Amino acid sequence: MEENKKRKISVEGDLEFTGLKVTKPADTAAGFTGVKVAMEHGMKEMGIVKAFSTLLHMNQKDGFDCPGCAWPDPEEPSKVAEYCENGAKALAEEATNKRVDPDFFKKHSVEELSLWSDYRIGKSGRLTHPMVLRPGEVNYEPISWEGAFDLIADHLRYLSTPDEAVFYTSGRSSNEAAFLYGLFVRAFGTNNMPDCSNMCHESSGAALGETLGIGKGSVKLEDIHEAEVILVMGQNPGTNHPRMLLALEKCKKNGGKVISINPLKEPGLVRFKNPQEIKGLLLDGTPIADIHLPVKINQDVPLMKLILKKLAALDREKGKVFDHDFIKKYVAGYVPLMQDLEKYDETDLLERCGVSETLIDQVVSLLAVKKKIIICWAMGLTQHKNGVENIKECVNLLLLKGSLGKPGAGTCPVRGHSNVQGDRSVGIMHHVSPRLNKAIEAVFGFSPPDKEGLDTVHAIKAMHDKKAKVFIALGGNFLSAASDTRYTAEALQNCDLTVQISTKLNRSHLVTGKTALILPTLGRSEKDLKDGEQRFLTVENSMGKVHRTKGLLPPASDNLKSEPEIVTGIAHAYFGEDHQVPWLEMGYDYELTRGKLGEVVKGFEGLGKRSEGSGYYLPNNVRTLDFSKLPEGKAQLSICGLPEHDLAEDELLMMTIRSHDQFNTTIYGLHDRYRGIYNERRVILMNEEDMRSHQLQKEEVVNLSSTYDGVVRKAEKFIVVPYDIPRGNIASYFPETNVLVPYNHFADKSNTPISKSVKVRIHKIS
Ligand SMILES: Nc1nc2c(c(=O)[nH]1)N[C@H]1C(S)=C(S)[C@@H](COP(=O)(O)OP(=O)(O)OC[C@H]3O[C@@H](n4cnc5c(=O)[nH]c(N)nc54)[C@H](O)[C@@H]3O)O[C@H]1N2
Ligand SMILES: Nc1nc2c(c(=O)[nH]1)N[C@H]1C(S)=C(S)[C@@H](COP(=O)(O)OP(=O)(O)OC[C@H]3O[C@@H](n4cnc5c(=O)[nH]c(N)nc54)[C@H](O)[C@@H]3O)O[C@H]1N2
Ligand SMILES: [Mo]
Repeated sequence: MEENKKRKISVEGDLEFTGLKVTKPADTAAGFTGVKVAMEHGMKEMGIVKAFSTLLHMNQKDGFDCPGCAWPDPEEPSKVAEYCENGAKALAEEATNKRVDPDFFKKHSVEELSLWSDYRIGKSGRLTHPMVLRPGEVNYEPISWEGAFDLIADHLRYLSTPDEAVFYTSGRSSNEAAFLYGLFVRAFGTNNMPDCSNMCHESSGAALGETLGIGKGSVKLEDIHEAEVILVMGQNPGTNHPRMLLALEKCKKNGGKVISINPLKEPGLVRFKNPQEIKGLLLDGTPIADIHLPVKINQDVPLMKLILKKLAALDREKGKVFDHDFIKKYVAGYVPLMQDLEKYDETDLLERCGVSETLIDQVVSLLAVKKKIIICWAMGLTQHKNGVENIKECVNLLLLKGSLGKPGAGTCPVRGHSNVQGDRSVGIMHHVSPRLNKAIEAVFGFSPPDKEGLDTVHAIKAMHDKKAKVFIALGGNFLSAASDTRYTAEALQNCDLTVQISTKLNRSHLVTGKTALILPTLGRSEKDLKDGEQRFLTVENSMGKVHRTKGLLPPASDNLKSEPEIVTGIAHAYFGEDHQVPWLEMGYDYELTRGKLGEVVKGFEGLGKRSEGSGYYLPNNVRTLDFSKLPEGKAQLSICGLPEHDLAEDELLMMTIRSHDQFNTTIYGLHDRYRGIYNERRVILMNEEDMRSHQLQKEEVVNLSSTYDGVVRKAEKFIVVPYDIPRGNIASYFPETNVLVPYNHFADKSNTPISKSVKVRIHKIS
């Protein structure tokens, strides 16, 4: 247990085992069990009537956007609810009937709550009142909204520079709330806007921006249906984007091929039973991945290089493998890339990636003759030291094949949070955008700061060094999501004030600054009423489409405010009545905010009207093959090096992944059904031969450590589970193993923590 000076707070909570049961991994995703589990979660949290009626409105055009992932809705309105098992769980968490009210906080001190597991904390229910934890106290007490806003404004006022404050955003906020938040932070005078994207798809943004001129993907949902080949790399859609399986199923029915590249043979990619079709529930389901390449952790670059080398050889031999017309017209860097590929030895590349050459040759033969290729990817590519280069290597393949700017082809970074992409589009960003600053100045009459702000990893360091003293979070669970949990805890505890704008209780409400505030907010699924009128908000999905979201449930408490109201409440308390930005009106009148957003950010003009129905696509230069903003006016091929880990003999490379029963730090349940792991999260998945060489028995309890720059970090009590995973690799669940991820090791250029390639040692407990 970690302690701070005044409060005895446990950073990790309850480490007790919950009763592991292991079965064979599933060979099919979704189907009846998926529907059953979804309904069970719904009924447990909401009751039967509420569960049924709410699920029917999710992802419908007049309904609300699923609070789960960012996968887009189909163009054709679905007759039944477009939901999935894990979307239903996300909804059940938000729409739960349980409440964390002032009595709850009177009964349970933060010291006591911190001893609970994350699972138990999350299951406590919805936050109902603004609460304050005063210096030295261990119980939160109620505070009025005005009192809370004034307290924040007072703390912000006494800082010696605005750069002493940090404003975090998680990706569930609406475009309107995020725009107002970014505007306030800039008016206050800093660009310290770390966001969850820094830990997530920042590597994708950096790589795509440099190579294609836009930090977003290029494909639309229909492209997935039309593709000839889809590579799914470093992504587990069966769990994290289940509705993507519907799209992959369509692609397969149209004759497309799916290739999965992943150290694990994730069941969702093996076979899928469509839960929205009766025959899907009854029959065997559709096989999804035609070829599975079990790449070793972080060896995607060697694998892609080998594939490119083989394709280049075929192209020289037979021609027409690469799209030379496309390359001539749109692409820069062809000759240097071909020369660089010459340098690599095929046997060495093969050994590094650990995949059989026969399988690779199958993939090469397929890619050689196909033109409509899509690459989908997620955290398995982004959260490594070379995360940016992983993605650049994917772009190389697409550019050489001319697989961009045409139907059925392109880039598809599959986003995480349901509006993480929109938040970025409307200005949540620690980088300085001169264009955005100029537009804000023209519309609002103040000039935003032009000094680069802090991203997540640098914000943690600044708080740890006491250079930042106030931390405000618009959603999320910064403590548990960020790397190096104990270091991050010290960083937050060093702050004078930490503020969490949240729907549900989490560990970031317990590991706090000297003073802490909880500001409870409306969730996606809830009615946002003003003077009897229901307001709507807008979001952007993973494919750049902006649309409305409008809740239908009564709010969890009468004391909740919407996110735009909270953000503008803080701004108003800080700036007072006479500021040039009409804060309170903008927090009240979302249409006014949308109008201003449209004046400031290109693509958001006429947002209120255009977001009607199924919404509209934001501009995307890759779709029109306009690379005019890039050097030579062309898309850029990249030369990437090979990843090196310098593992000591007894070190293994660990990836920290999601189970089937969690949404990031929110633990829905204790099962990872598809992987056959039940009722326990403190496990490591390990190759049986590695177990033998480490003299480990099945289900033996071990400790873990990681060593970086001479600093040893420890994580205690994990159960070893034999699993089909490449040798030298292990997998564990996040956030339990975040204590091992060093805060100061992150991806080049994107600064994303290396959560998928942590060097660890396993220690026997004798
Ligand atoms: N139900 C549910 N849905 C979610 C979330 C959730 O927690 N729960 N989280 C949301 C968020 S914020 C995000 S970002 C996404 C995350 O979606 P994913 O990226 O699918 O999530 P992870 O569990 O981190 O899975 C990473 C996958 O990459 C593989 N992998 C790990 N390392 C490597 C590697 O080096 N190379 C390759 N090729 N593969 C590798 C792992 O085996 C695993 O299958 O999902 C979103 N949707
Ligand atoms: N080791 C390791 N670490 C990781 C990752 C990993 O794969 N491995 N993944 C990283 C990734 S991809 C991400 S995106 C981050 C996630 O980082 P975060 O986004 O910070 O974390 P979440 O767990 O999604 O946040 C959950 C909390 O958000 C609040 N919340 C939910 N809905 C709303 C809402 O509508 N409004 C508001 N205001 N609050 C709401 C609730 O209080 C809930 O407890 O974690 C990262 N950390
Ligand atoms: Mo994410």
